[in-house]
Parts: sequence; C-alpha cells; structure tokens
Amino acid sequence: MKLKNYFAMFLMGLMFGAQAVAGTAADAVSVNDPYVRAMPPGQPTSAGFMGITNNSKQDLVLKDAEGSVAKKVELHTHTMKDGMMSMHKVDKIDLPAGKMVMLKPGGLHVMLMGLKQDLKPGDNVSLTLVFSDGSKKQLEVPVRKIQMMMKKQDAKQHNKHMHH
Ligand SMILES: [Cu+2]
Repeated sequence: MKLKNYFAMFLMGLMFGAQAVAGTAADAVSVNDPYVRAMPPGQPTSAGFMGITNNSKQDLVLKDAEGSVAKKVELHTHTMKDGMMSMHKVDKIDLPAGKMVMLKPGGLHVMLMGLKQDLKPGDNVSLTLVFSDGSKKQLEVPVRKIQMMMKKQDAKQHNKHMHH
C-alpha cells in the first residue's frame, strides 16, 4: 500500500472518530431537502432553505450559518409589519426537541449577501450550520429554481440589505 493510501485511511479515521463523539448539536440534527435559490447572473443576493430536525430530547439552537459562496451569510426571517412583509437578521433559530423547523421562502432562511458566483440550477454550494455549542454541520446544497414571485417590497428590502 502506498503512503498516500495510509494517509487517506488516517483522514477517514479522523472523520469517523469525530462522528463517534456523541452529544453535539450537529450530531443530533438532520437536514431535509436543503436547496439554494437559483438567481439570474449578476444578482447580489440569494437564500438557502431546508428542514432542520432536532432528533434529540433537548432543545437546541442554530446560531449562525457560514459559506464561501457569499461575502456575508446570515440567519434571516420575514415578518409582517404594518401590512408589509420585510425581512431581517435573527440572532438564532430555536430548534425544539423532536421537532422539524422549516426554513422556507417567505419565512426563515439562510441569507446569502454579496454572491461571489452565479447560482445556476444544478450547481452545488457548500453551507455550514453553526450551533450554540460550537458544533458545525457542513452541507452540500443543490441550487434550484423557485417558482415564486417576490413582492416588490420584499425585493426592495433585499436590496436595502446590500447597502448596510
Ligand atoms: Cu434575507
């Protein structure tokens, strides 16, 4: 066996070893059907969506999200204020024990601001979920077209975010 193969096995050992460490939030959580919204070339923002299930018996907290696809990655939600839908950053997303929390268009989402690349359907982007205990879950997320019209106000709000 070549030295290279030994090294590969060593790396795999590390990976399995890390998975065997029980009790982190990242281990207790499973992610269903993640996707990132495809955008026409030149668009500055997009968003990621998914179902996040907390399979443990204790409440967990999603604290942050990371990714190299955009300059800034944040947790966001939409709220209705004075009859208008707007979105803003949230400090955390609560993940109640045994429940699935949906990140979906019009609600909670992973905001991608300052896209560094075009997001074409069929592409994959890497996103990382960061939990309050410091554990992380890395995801390979497919880019998908969403058949949803964005309200004008919403689009304005998205643009406003770029000028922070
Ligand atoms: Cu947003």
